Amino acid sequence: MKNKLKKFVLLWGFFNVVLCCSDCFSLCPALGGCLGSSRDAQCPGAVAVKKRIDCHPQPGASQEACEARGCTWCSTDVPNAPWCFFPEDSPYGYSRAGNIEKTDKGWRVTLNKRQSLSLFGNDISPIVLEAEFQTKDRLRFRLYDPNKQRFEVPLKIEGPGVTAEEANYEVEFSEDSTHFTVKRKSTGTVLWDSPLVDLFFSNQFLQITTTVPSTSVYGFGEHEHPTFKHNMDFSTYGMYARDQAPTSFANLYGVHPFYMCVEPDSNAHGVLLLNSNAQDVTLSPNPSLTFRTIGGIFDFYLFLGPTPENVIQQYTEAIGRPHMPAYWSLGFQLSRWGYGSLDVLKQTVDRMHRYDIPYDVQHLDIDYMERRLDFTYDKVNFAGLPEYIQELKKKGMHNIVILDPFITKDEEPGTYKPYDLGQEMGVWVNNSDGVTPAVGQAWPPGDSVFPDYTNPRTVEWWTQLCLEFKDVLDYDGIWIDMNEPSNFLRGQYPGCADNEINNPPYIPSISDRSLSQKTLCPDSKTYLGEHYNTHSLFGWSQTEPTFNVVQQATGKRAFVLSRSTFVGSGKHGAHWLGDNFSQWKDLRRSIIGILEFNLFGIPYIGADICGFNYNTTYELCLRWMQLGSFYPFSRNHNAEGNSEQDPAVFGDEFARISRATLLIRYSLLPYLYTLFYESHVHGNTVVRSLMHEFTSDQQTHGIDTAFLWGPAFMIAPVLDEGARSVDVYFPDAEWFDYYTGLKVPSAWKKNYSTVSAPLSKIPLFIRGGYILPEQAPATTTTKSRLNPFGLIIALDEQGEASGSLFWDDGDSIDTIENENYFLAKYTFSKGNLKTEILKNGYPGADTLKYNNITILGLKLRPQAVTLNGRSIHGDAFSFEMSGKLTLRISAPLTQELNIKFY
Ligand SMILES: *[C@@H]1O[C@H](CO)[C@@H](O)[C@H](O)[C@H]1NC(C)=O
Ligand SMILES: *[C@@H]1O[C@H](CO)[C@@H](O)[C@H](O)[C@H]1NC(C)=O
Ligand SMILES: *[C@@H]1O[C@H](CO)[C@@H](O)[C@H](O)[C@H]1NC(C)=O
Ligand SMILES: *[C@@H]1O[C@H](CO)[C@@H](O)[C@H](O)[C@H]1NC(C)=O
Ligand SMILES: CC(=O)N[C@H]1CO[C@H](CO)[C@@H](O)[C@@H]1O
Repeated sequence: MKNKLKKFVLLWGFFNVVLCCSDCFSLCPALGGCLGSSRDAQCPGAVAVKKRIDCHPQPGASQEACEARGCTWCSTDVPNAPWCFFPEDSPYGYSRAGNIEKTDKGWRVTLNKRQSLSLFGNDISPIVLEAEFQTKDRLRFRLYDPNKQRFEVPLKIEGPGVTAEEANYEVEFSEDSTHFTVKRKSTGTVLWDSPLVDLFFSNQFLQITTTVPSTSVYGFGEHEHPTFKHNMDFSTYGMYARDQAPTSFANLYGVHPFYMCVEPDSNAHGVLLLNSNAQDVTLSPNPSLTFRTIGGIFDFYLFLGPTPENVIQQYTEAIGRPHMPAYWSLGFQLSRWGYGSLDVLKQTVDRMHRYDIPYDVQHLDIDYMERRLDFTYDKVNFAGLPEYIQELKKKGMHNIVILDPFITKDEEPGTYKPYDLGQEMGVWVNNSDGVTPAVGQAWPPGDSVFPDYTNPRTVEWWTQLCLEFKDVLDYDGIWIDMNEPSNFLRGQYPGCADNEINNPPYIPSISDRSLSQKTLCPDSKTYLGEHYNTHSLFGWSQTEPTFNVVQQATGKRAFVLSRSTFVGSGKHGAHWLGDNFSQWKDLRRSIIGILEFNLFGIPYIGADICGFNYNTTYELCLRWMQLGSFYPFSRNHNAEGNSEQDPAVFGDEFARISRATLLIRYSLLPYLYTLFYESHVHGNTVVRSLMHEFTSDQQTHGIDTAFLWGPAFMIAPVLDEGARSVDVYFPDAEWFDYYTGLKVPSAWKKNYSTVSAPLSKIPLFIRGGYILPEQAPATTTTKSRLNPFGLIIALDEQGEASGSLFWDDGDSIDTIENENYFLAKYTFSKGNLKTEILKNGYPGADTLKYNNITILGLKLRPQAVTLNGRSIHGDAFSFEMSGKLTLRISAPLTQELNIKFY
């Protein structure tokens, strides 16, 4: 009865919408509710279009094939909506068998398959649904085969366990046991609702559908998404690690089956599907999500938030907190594939220095190698590289070398140790026979084999080689590329056997609908199991051992930049958004990628500034330098054969603007570094969307053209060619123009306003209520780290603000864990600034000082100022009508300050 009533209300809702737009059909796809109209018009008796779940997810659907599987066939004008879909009385799915059985941390129940019909064969029955109340804000629920161990991702997410009463969620079956739901206790909002009739669990096809409480859904990766907030228009995204330049809808380098959803009342929750098999997800207008994977189990984790920031804190608590990057790695970085010689590299570095452009790190892409062989360098074209690296180090710079995962097997025996040693140790991914190495083709000459990083012996082998290579090139970090793993063939030699592992009955919506294209055959053997299961874990399994060896080799904090990532990669690695194109679209979409990786727990993220593929243009590259100056990982990188695009190559004006923008980045690095500290310790995001901070303002939900550093600093870049202004949305807060300190007019709040942005400028705003530490910039962080600090105090409407500063030596291992750091808390209230030292464990902080304090948003010029009780001479401060006060002081960083303004 309850259910019927609900249906009636829903239908009634449809008709309302239908009435409002029945003669404006073109508008309908934009209005989720309208989709209901097709129900009556085209397919009497069938489920509403927006509720359709694809019954023929593989290509080649036809009425015949559809009806043969007991599904409904009906065309529709709604783009992407399936024409073959499950009827209301679906002949598939499971039903509850028996009672709920209590377990240690929750309960479990057995489900039986309802009927004998099968979509892809080999259905498993019974299966078990098990709920585990891990913490009060984290629920795990999984569906598995009680009679056979299936592949599970080797990432243990455990919780102490709480009672059902303690949990902030409620997990239950609907009265008639046809649905399984999770509710937020405090509001009753249904966060998860899966009808058991829509559940599939066969050997190579698992599918589950859930409704979501709103269309504000974010996440899933790695893809190039057209918008940060998803279009719930039956878009399907495949996930399977692939060497694939960012293209709409393509599955890219990494796999992150994680989403966040903002509920209608602005609470947020997150959901992880911990599964590494090839998979896809369909986002439907109901709104609902349909997950399909071709192996493993359904292992879901739900994070209750309730704020977006809480969701990510809880998520990273489960999968591993992001690592703490070295301070120098927050400096600007330069790279290109195809310098071709040390001379060209030197010319580039020289012109960067000639223009005094802030610049900390130089990368070496594969052209530094001899014939693209790992663990070598080109002694002809790059003769003198080891010495040159030392020269750069003396200037306070750092360097990163690239290493690829494939190793040629075709050098003269005894001349190439990486192969000989690896062969001896048996470290490669093997063919399906489990003993002969899989042989493919990649950058090195001849044919290549692929290290299996899930194998502890491979880790030994890799560690030894990386340690030895440190004596050849004195690297500060390692960039691991091509680790999807990429192979230039379709599977290894001699091609993939025709079997169910290589050609499963359902291949998710991934490029080429092939599991072996550009990589190895799924039936290859790795230590942890078949490549079929472990493929998308390749880069992930390479990241931790590389992190460990970089630490060991350098004795310092590790820098590892990985192209392929998986759930939890942020604990040891950074990521860049891959081989993007020098196009305005890519500039715009880089913001989306950066926001998403902050949700994935990989906050140290950036896109290739100026674009990787194709030649850039002056204006695109300049706008990209401006935006990229605010990527957490800020690197300009370029592909072979393209015209040069470092910020010093375009002449004086370009260099001057790039320099000025990077100097802003450098002056705010203490703030950025403090955000990384928060991220490492509490799991906070570093870069945030406006939605993340102003969740209750619905208008922010779709904004992805501007973003924030932490809660307080808004970056609103120019993203269009020829544009000399930006339309900026100002959520409800006080905002100050970074350049002038002027307060954004109140009338602009909760609205878009046009802000001027000549070629020389990227609009930047500070949010009232926050205190940002800054430091006089320099051309390297090695130098800037010695400079005086300042504080920017941006007041909120009540005249208050707060903030903090984390500081340490910038590159020692585990300074936080060892308490070798300095942490100060700042509060401004009632005309009084207090600095409170929470930790004073870094002796290097003793020689540092503050030299100025800037306050934005003061209502009146103060008559007098005292510092720790002593009055400050009027000359030391200046006040502008805008409400900006600048105070010059000289006070040690490690002394607590109490500054009063009267
Ligand atoms: C791969 O084969 C080698 C022998 O060539 C063997 O030593 C190694 O254990 C195998 N590894 C796996 C994961 O099958
Ligand atoms: C890009 O620039 C390079 C060097 O300036 C030039 O050789 C090449 O032809 C250009 N490529 C395209 C596609 O225009
Ligand atoms: C937003 O700005 C537009 C144009 O400037 C104006 O017409 C509109 O009234 C503003 N809306 C609000 C809510 O202030
Ligand atoms: C205040 O000091 C900081 C850090 O020393 C510096 O970057 C900034 O330019 C100074 N501001 C003013 C207004 O002097
Ligand atoms: C400019 C840019 O970075 N665009 C895309 C690059 O690729 C990533 C995925 O790897 C996308 O998320 C970016 O939007």
